[in-house]
Amino acid sequence: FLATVGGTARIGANRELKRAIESYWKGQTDRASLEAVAASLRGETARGLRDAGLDSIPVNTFSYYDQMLDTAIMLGALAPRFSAVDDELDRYFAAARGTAELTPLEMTKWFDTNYHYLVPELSTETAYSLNATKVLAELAEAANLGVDARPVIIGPITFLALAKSTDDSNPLDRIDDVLSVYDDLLATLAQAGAAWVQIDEPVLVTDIIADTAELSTTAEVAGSVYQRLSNNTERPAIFVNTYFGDPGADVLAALAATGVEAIGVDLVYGSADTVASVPGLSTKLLVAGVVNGRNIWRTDLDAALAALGTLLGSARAVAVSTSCSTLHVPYSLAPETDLDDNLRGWLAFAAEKFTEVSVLATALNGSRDAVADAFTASAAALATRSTDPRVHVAAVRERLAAVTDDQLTRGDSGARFAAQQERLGLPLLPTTTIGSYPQTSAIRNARAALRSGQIDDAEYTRRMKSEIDDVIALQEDLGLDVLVHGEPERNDMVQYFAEQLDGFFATQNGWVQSYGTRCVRPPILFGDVVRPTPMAVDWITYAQSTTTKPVKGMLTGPVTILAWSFVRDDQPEKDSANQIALAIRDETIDLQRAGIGIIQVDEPALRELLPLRDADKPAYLRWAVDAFRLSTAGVEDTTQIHTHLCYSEFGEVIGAIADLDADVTSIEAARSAMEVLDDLNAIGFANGVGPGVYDIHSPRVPSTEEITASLRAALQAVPAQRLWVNPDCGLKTRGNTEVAASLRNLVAAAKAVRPVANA
Ligand code: THG
Ligand code: ZN
Repeated sequence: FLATVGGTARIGANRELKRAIESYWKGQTDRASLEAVAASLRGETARGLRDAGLDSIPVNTFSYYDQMLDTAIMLGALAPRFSAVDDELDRYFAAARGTAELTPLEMTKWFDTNYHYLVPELSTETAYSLNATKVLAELAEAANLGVDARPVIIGPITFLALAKSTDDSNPLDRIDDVLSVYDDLLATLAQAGAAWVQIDEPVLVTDIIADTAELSTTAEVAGSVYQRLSNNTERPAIFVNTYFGDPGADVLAALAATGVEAIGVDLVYGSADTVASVPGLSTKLLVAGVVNGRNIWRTDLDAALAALGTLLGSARAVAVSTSCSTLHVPYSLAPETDLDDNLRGWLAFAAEKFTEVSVLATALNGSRDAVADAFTASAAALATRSTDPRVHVAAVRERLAAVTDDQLTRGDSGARFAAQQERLGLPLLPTTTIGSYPQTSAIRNARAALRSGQIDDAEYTRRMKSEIDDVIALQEDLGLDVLVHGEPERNDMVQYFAEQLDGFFATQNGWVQSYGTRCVRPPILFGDVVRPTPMAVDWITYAQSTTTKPVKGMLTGPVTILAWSFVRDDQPEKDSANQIALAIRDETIDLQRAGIGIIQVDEPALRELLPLRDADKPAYLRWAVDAFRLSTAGVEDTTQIHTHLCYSEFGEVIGAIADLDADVTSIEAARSAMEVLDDLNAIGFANGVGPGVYDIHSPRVPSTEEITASLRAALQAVPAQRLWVNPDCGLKTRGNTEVAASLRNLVAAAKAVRPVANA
């Protein structure tokens, strides 16, 4: 084949699958209608790819929830507790979401994307066996549509490396057993008429194997696994796909030395030079991912064609593809009616990328003349990008160039502590919340009414202020020490700020699956970042005007805004982060000027952007920390900076957390508060810390006794002067009743422990 994509989204251009699944969950529709929606989406996708001109169509890329869960089921390796559910589909959803009796599989990020997969649970007891029902059904369905279908499966190395062991065994030790199942699968697919199979091994572009497999290198593991699989006599042609980075010449050479027929490389996040340096590729089909599958920029067709041209001599043939599945980008630009012509010209969502692949394949393997118009249009559109005044704002660039180290550095933390104590007069063990309160239906309805023009801005503001009144009254009644305004005006903590900053574009329909049926609409950072007006000051000062207790000003940090957006590809991420940081810095200074004494700058995504290669991690952590510091170091010693991080397994980022130098850091403490504090102590962390004393991810109301015990334990690890009392995350997704009950117990626990702490 000569033109394809690594995979596609499946949630539906208008989130049809989300709606169908959620409605099935609620019992509002039956299974047959869910299956009908799914089949129609698969058909639409396959026909769309074929009509765009692709000659090999990926299938088995559909999922009711997640492809790692699908793979666990295909390998007969679903965690045994779910066998309690008889029905197959309900068992699947039980594994994904849990039931009253069963805890679901854990969820974690898929490499460095914003997609979350379900983590298979494996042990030495796992009995692998083939269940090819899904992949065979999707293959047959595509054959009925008359498209040339290529099943896509997650490879054995990636599956095992990303799974978790429930008994301290290394899942990779079972590779031979797992490979027997893949042998069976290959034979089954061949019998079903598949000419090709795509086996995804993104783990080959990371150091995960090198860091976990005792003796073998990544290249050795890749070589031996694919030698074995390609030794099968009854099998489709094998296309091993790598993506999200550069596998390195040793891995490519090891794959090239096996009998596989095609090797896929990511030429957006990897390098054509690496590929050109591998001699053994000359008998392989090289599937060149030159169209970015995970960002939204239009491909520079001339540059891509030139890169493809240099590869022609390295391989038997070169096929054009996306750098990875287009799971990570929205479906189509068509519904985006708010785009100006320049910006529209710079972008390509999935549908536009399919056409780019096809155009490039025609130019590479057929005739460039036949697609000359597409090349002209691409060049003309992209030419406006370098000259558009929004992309290069001199004032922003000059300001950033003039930033000095002392702008990243606050005064001595001891002096800050004293100055803040004097100003704020907080009790020992101050109580607070992370920022958001339940997003009630009244709030969502008001936002919808504003969008549809049913109410005007003034009425919307009135309703939001009334929500703030309620949240402040609740917190005063509960006796919390540091209040928040509750964030009713924010749909999403990133989108809210992006909508107010120049340089960002917020899509109308640019939905991307985050996990299961949940989606996000990442803003598009396309230009230099300018804050035309204060963003949160009015809401915070309104809240502060209604109470004598301190109200915390709530902002999102630069790294998180960047991590949850589509970022520009024409400058280093570091520069984009610093531009956002300057806007946040200005906001903190405006809040301070308005009399706000405590400002929280959340960085829940600090760990998410960590590079896939160990060698790249220190440089990332340096610029991420600096961006946070640039955004928070503009305030006086008397202004208390808080931050919040959504994880307790700090691992590789713990040093960076200390380097943020926030006055107070609140952290999820899914393990015990005590362990979190021990970890922080071990690196000499000396500022305020609020280990979450109860888990907001569950509706359970924690008792006063439980929270008291956890605070007592925390006091073993940290002096009372530094300990804060808070839940482990925002309360946005919880209900009003359980929130009030939980916080009442939290305040009671703090009060119970204070005399002891004081002694
Ligand atoms: N905001 C943004 N990106 C994120 C998160 C976020 N990425 C990582 C993490 N948080 C993902 N978590 C979620 C949690 C909930 C939802 C999506 C991602 C969610 N979405 C609604 C849905 O799909 O029904 C739609 C929300 C909306 O209407 O805007 O519930 O917090 N940017
Ligand atoms: Zn959190």
